[in-house]
Amino acid sequence: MGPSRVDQTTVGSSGDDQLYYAPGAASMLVHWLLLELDVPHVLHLVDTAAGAQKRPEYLALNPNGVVPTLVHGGVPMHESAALAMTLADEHPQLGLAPTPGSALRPAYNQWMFHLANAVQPLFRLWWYPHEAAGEAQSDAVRAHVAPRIEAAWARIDTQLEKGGPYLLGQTLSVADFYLTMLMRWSRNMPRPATDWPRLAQLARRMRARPSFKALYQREGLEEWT
Ligand SMILES: N[C@@H](CCC(=O)N[C@@H](CS)C(=O)NCC(=O)O)C(=O)O
Repeated sequence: MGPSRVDQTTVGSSGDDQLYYAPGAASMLVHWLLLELDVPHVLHLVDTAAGAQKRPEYLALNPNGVVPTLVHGGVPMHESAALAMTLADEHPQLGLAPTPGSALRPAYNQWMFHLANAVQPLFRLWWYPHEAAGEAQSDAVRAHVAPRIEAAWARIDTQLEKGGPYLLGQTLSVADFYLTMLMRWSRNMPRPATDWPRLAQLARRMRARPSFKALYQREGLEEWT
């Protein structure tokens, strides 16, 4: 890909999955799962600040012009949550996705869709407020969206209080990885997710994972360790 470059930390071989990512972006969830599940892969850094995600060669892979894209089995795929679910389903031995038909699968589906449909879109409004109502309304959009994100944290914290420490109780799942990425995005907001005690506890657990430390090292991340 012309405007992007192959990251220095690239691993894997030509038949491996290929992740197009930007540090700390939605691609982070997929990168984290690739590491956690020990899936061989190649990384391609997409320079989103320079608009590389809107250039024709990237749009040919992902017409939405966003990261991540995962070339999986030779096929370019998008949507971070769907990619994470696919990877976990393909590695059932690691137990990060309750199998279809199992008791926890409905709750797993619920939380994945809740995070994807109700929480992540609020962050799109927070990071790209001009998309909702134009540049002049950006401050107003942010002022409205921050309390909605806080309300989401409060509801999830209550869930963890009733049945934690993970979203599925005692069972760690992809939903916790996803929630952690979203919590991280709130780190510089007026009220970050870690203001809520059970969310803070979950964040601590997830950040202690070796895969999280590897992710930080490979993406060159520093904040929220
Ligand atoms: N629903 C998509 C959202 C992806 C998304 O919005 N990615 C952002 C970074 S977090 C992006 O690429 N932004 C650059 C842009 O929109 O131009 C997913 O989860 O994969």
